[in-house]
Amino acid sequence: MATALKNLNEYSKNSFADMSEKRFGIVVAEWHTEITNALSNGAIETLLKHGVQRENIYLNTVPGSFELTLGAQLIAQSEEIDAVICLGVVIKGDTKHDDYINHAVAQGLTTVSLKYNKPVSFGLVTTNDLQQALDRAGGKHGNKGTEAAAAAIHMLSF
Ligand code: DLZ
Repeated sequence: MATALKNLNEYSKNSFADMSEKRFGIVVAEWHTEITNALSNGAIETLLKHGVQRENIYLNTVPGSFELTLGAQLIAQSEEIDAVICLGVVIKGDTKHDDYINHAVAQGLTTVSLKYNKPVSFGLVTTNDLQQALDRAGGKHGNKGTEAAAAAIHMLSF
């Protein structure tokens, strides 16, 4: 599971289908915006690199990562949207709050994906501290927004 073992930032662009007519919803949580903005930029850059048209990328924000599930569902239910990319950062605190959020989001996004039969990417960065999050938002461990977008593109090519 470790980032060092599998880094989707290094995927091969040519192995995916044509994305020029696909529509993507991106849902971004507003906690830790310095990090979620970097994730969002990574996701958008990746979609554009794969030929997605800028006007076919719909960016939406939710208050915190816990709300990613409902945000994803509200977008996924639209027949015009082909895939949803969810981005957030949950940093461990003194309590188990992070555990509850992370599990709820993982479960919730899986449910939405299966309910609507659409890729719903889990771009939730879950870390012990801020530095680990920065490392995964354009730092030494790549950009998890890029990976989440690549995963959505990959699944649309399935
Ligand atoms: C409450 C909370 C806490 C403690 N930590 C985070 C976090 O690290 N990252 C994040 O995206 N959201 C956090 N939240 C907010 C919750 O996700 C949610 O928005 C609130 O509990 C309201 O439902």
